[in-house]
Amino acid sequence: MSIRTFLAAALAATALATVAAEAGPVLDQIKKDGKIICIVNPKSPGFSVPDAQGVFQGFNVDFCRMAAAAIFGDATKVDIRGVGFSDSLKTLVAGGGHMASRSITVTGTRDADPGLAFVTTTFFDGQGFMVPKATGLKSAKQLDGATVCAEEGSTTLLNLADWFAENKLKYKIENFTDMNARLQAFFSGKCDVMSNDFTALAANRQLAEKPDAYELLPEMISSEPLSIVTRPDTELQKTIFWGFQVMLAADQYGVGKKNIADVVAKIGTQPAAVQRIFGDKGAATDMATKLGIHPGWAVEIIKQVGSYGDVFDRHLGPATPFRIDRSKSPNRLSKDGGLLITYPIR
Ligand SMILES: N[C@@H](CCC(=O)N[C@@H](CS)C(=O)NCC(=O)O)C(=O)O
Repeated sequence: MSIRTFLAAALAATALATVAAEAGPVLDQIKKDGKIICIVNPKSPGFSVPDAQGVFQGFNVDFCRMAAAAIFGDATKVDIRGVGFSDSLKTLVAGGGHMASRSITVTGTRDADPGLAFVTTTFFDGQGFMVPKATGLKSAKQLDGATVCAEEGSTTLLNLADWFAENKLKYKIENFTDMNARLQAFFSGKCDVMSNDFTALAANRQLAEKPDAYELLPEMISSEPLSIVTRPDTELQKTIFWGFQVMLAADQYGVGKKNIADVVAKIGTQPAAVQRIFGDKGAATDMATKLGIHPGWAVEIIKQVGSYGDVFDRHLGPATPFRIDRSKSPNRLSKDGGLLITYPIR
C-alpha cells in the first residue's frame, strides 16, 4: 500500500468511526453496562472529594449523579473516577470514561477535538491569584517578578502569558502535572503565588493547614465557562444537556429536593410549565421516550440530586466554607440577571 492509499484508508476509517460515534452507541453501551463512568478531580473540596466512606461528594459529582438519574432513574448507577487534570481529556478520548465533570473550561480548540463533546456550562468562573496573607499583597498588579505555581495543560498558563504581557510584568512559572505537588510547592513557599480558577483556588485553600493564612486577590483575569464534557454521542449529550435544564427549571419554578414529592402528589394543581416537566404525561415524558432514558427522569433528578440551587447551596453556599452568595454570582438564573439561561421544556 502506498503511503497515500494508507492515509486515505485511515482517514476513511476515522470518518466512519466519528459518524458511528454520534449515533448513540455510547449511551447504548452505558445502558448495557448499567452505569455511567464519570471522571472528576480526585481531591477538590466542595467540588469532588471522597467522604469518610470513600464516596465522592461535591458540586461537580452531583452532575455525574444527575446523568445516572436521567438514564436509569437511579443516581447511584455511576462509577466516579478521580483522574488528574492533564490526563482527564485524554482518558475520555481514549474511551476510559463517558463524561467528565471536573471544572474543565470549554475552549474552541478543545471542543474542536473530534473525540470530545462539550455539553453545557455548569459554573461560570474566571482566573485569579492566591497569595499568603503575610505577603500583604493587595493587587495582582504588584506581582512583578513573581514565581507562579500553575497546572500543566490548563488554560491558566495561557491566560497568565497574556495577562503578564499586557501588564508589562515579569513572572516565572512553576508548572505541575500533579495537583498535590503544586499545592505542596505553594504551601511551602516555593512559589509566591498560585493561579487558577477562583473556585479551584478556594477549594485548594481548604487543603492548607491554615486556610485563613491565604487570600485571593481581587483581579479576575479571564472568563472560564466550566463545563461538562462527554464522548461524542448525540443522545448522551442531549440527555445531559436537558437533565441540567431540568435542574435549572426546577429552580425557576420553586421546585427542589424538599418539595418534589408534594409537587408530584398534587401535580394537577401545579402551573402548566411544572406539569409539563414533572407530570407523567408532559413534554419530559415524551423526551424520555425519544431519547430512550428513564420515563420519570425529571422527577428522579430532583428527588435524588436536587435542583441547581439545591446542589449549589449544599456544596458552595453560605453554610459551606466557600460561603458563595448565589444571588450575587453569575451562576444565578438569567431572569435574576445571571448567566444561566433556562431553555423551554415543552
Ligand atoms: N479550568 C481550567 C483549569 C483547570 C485546572 O487547572 N484544574 C486543576 C485545578 S483544580 C485540577 O483539576 N487539578 C486536579 C488534578 O490534577 O486532578 C482548564 O480547564 O484548563
